[in-house]
Amino acid sequence: MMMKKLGFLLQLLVASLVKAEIVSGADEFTRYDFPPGFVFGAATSAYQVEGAANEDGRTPSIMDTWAHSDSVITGGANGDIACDQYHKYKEDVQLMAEMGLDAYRFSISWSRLIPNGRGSVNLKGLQYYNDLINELISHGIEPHVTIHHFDLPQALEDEYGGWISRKIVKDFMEYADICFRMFGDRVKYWTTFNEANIFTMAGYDLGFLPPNRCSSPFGYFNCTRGDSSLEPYLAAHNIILSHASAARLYQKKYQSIQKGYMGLNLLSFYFVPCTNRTEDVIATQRANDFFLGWFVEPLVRGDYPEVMKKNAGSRLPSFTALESQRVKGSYDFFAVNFYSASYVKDNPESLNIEPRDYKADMAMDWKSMQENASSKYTPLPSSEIPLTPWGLQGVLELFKQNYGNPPIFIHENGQRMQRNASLEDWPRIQYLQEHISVLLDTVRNGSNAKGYFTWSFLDVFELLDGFRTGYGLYYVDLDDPELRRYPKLSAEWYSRFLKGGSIAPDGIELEGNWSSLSSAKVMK
Ligand code: IFM
Repeated sequence: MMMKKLGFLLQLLVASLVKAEIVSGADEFTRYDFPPGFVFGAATSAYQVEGAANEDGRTPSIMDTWAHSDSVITGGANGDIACDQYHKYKEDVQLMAEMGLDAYRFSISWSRLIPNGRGSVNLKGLQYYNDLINELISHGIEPHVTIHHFDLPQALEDEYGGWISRKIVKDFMEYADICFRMFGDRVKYWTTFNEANIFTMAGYDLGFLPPNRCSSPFGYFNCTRGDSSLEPYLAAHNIILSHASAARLYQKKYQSIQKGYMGLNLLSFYFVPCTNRTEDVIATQRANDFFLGWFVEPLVRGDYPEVMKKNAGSRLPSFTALESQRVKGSYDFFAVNFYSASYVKDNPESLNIEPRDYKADMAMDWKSMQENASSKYTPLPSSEIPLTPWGLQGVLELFKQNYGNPPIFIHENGQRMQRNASLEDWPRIQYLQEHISVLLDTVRNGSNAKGYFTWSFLDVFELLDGFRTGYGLYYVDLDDPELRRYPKLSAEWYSRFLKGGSIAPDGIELEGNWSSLSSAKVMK
């Protein structure tokens, strides 16, 4: 332990010597260049950070089932213990306060709060979230709460198929009602679903995320059940109706008293045509419609994008007039998670496949998906993914131009790196710096972005890698029974920024140590 501490101090010392060589750009900026009230935070999610999976009345969710299914993705790891935030929340909140976070984004585990998915509330679960929220507030940290982060109670999945059944709408609304009633006096920012789009695509078409449903030949793995042609659309439809029901309930019953805000979170890629051929440019628009428009258009204009109706036909459920009315306008903000841009190539042939899955309906090839699909599932090493901060700007501009410039929170943005690599995570600093810098430009250009959260506060149990990689500002030593946390250099860097330190938009230059960053915007 002592050795580890010494090692870390040495790393910091070396780092601070090296830092003397950082070249500052001409237009340095600070957080105070953002509009007043702009929030900077960090994020995690319940299953990925809490641990205590079998304690105090919590029951399994579809995340537990997935993680225990010996998935090659997680490398046999699971979130049973994770970072043990369930027991260490006070220590974590202390770290957040020292770092200077304005806000912490976390999610509530449905099966910890309501173990059977509906019915009685688990008092120990209730106590935990009350304690966490109170601890945050007493340290001046605003809680931003996600109600569903991929972790439906397994009980509801088993009982009626979870999100593919309409029955879920009522159960979700009742769960949300309990959250608003119990925590809404202190929680002002509610997000119904994390990454509703990738949850449905990866969970019901490609089958590599919970609940692992897909049908041959579409899945990345051999799913034992599912229907990739129908279920992604069905699950998404029920999610949209569930979101709208919870948001309307909040508006009617709580908003005037609690004065909070409701939003929906989506994963965003900024799609870029791989050539300037008209077909690829149109395919890029189609990719946006399928990926973001799928959820955003119902909320903004009450219906799915026309191209989805055309390509998916009767497999895409439709909204009744009443549902459309309910869904339209059921948000105060959107939240986006942005990691990288992606390249799009038109693929009209995929529309000739019968039956087709959601991905074939998009009629385009997606560079990163193609690469993954070629070996079924092989995530790219982060060193091979070029930084594309301009993609964040692109996504925010898209919301501005196509969807009425709604208030937006960037809920996740961060750099994946090997988990046990050095605490000197310079590439992560570079990543954060470039994205925050571009964000400032975009806000200055009229985007209605209201806040930025980096993923993730700690090295959590990662969705795509288990414990092999991490995005954390803090390293968690999994070999230490105490699961001690160690700040990486990025934690120090972010803290300095949060406390008013200036950063340079043109990147950190470190003599001799940097491999040059690619700025290629066109697929080779
Ligand atoms: O860990 C995930 C998170 O749960 C959802 N967004 C992407 C992150 C990194 O893969």
